[in-house]
Amino acid sequence: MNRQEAMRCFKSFPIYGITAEGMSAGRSNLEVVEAMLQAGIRFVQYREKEKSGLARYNECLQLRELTRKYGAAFLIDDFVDLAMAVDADGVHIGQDDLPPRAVRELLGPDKVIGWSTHGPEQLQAANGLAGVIDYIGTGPVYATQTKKTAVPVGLEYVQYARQNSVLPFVAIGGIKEHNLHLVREAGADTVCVVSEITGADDIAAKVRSLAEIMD
Ligand code: TZP
Ligand code: MG
Repeated sequence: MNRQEAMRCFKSFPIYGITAEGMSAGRSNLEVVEAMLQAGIRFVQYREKEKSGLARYNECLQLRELTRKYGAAFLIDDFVDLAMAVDADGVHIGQDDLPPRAVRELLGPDKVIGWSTHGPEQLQAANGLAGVIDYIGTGPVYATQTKKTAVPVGLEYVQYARQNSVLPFVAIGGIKEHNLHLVREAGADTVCVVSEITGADDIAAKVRSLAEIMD
């Protein structure tokens, strides 16, 4: 799919999917992602920072095939070379990764770039990069075990993004079924719930109940 189609996937379902094999109750990323896709998720980010490059590559080849089968966008966290090698639909980068303009140079015009932001100053920088990047992450909204060092930015930053971002945004960090309505009320159309989805007994059922709250 092209960049536009991938961004249509971003907007087509309120839950953004991320892998976290270490928090998937012993299940493989393949199994977890397939359940996410069955429940309607159409935008999946592969985020595995600790595996070897070869393990990531082999896993992403399989996930690429699977996401294609469901017509879902597939993005890679951090590794632009891996995204290119498996023909992913784009990359998600953070403030300490390669800068967005450099990533755009590498990927060319037809891939999606997402950029994590953690406050108004970074959001304004992202606004200035509209056209280079396609969406931003806003978070962590709440404290989270999934990214222990990150400082929570609160619902205030979600409200700020709602009012000030020229790009679509995904709220992330510590979001669970019990607080999801607050994130939605703060203005998020798209949310990422990592550990509560990957760790759920019934992943598809969890995704469906989260999507219902976002409806
Ligand atoms: N970026 C900001 S918070 C976070 C990432 C990748 C992890 C969110 O995980 P969880 O389990 O939904 O709190
Ligand atoms: Mg990163």
